[in-house]
Amino acid sequence: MRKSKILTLFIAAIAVVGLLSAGSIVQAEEGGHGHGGGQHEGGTIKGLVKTPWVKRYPAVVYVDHVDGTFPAPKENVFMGQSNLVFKPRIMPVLKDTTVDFTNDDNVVHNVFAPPGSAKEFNLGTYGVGVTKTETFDKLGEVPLLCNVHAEMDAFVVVLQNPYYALTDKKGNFEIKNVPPGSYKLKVWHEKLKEVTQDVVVEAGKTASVEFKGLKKR
Ligand SMILES: [Cu+2]
Repeated sequence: MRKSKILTLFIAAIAVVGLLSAGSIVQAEEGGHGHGGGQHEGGTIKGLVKTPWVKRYPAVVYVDHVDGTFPAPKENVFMGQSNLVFKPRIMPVLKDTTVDFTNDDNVVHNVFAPPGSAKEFNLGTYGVGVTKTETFDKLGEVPLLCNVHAEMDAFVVVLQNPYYALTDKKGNFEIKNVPPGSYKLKVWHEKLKEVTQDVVVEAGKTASVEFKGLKKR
């Protein structure tokens, strides 16, 4: 009786060792896949926003949401005011980016974002050579106006991830190094209603997207 008990324990021990080693083999294989070639290679989204409006003002084409966190640049970015014009006029930024609003004119300006903006603020009236800053910590559209000059306007578009591009004057855009995956691709334009298209990005490949039939806001 004793002998068979020992035998049973022995068999059980072998079984346990067998299971453990099987487990470690599975783990090793998973690790191997994770480090496989080209896993971190992104794809490209390229295309066209078909509307005459892009000749005058660029559209922002952006991936709505990408998993992960994308820290804002450590250094501030600039939006100048010179000759009563905001430069650049259309500024897509990553969430939490701080923008320096410099006054390069010989007159005072008063930059503000009206009610209804993703972020409402008012920098007050300030003079030549002065820089005021604002951090854009809410996603969405922030129209900028000047209390002194009614003709001045600009837009900050606050985005979740760095996968965006401005269109050229023909409406072409290209977004590079996008992590492979399925996304909602959106078009923002100050004069047009926002539109969305599904896009699938594959490593090392280019996905082509065309937006047309855009409607006025
Ligand atoms: Cu002004």
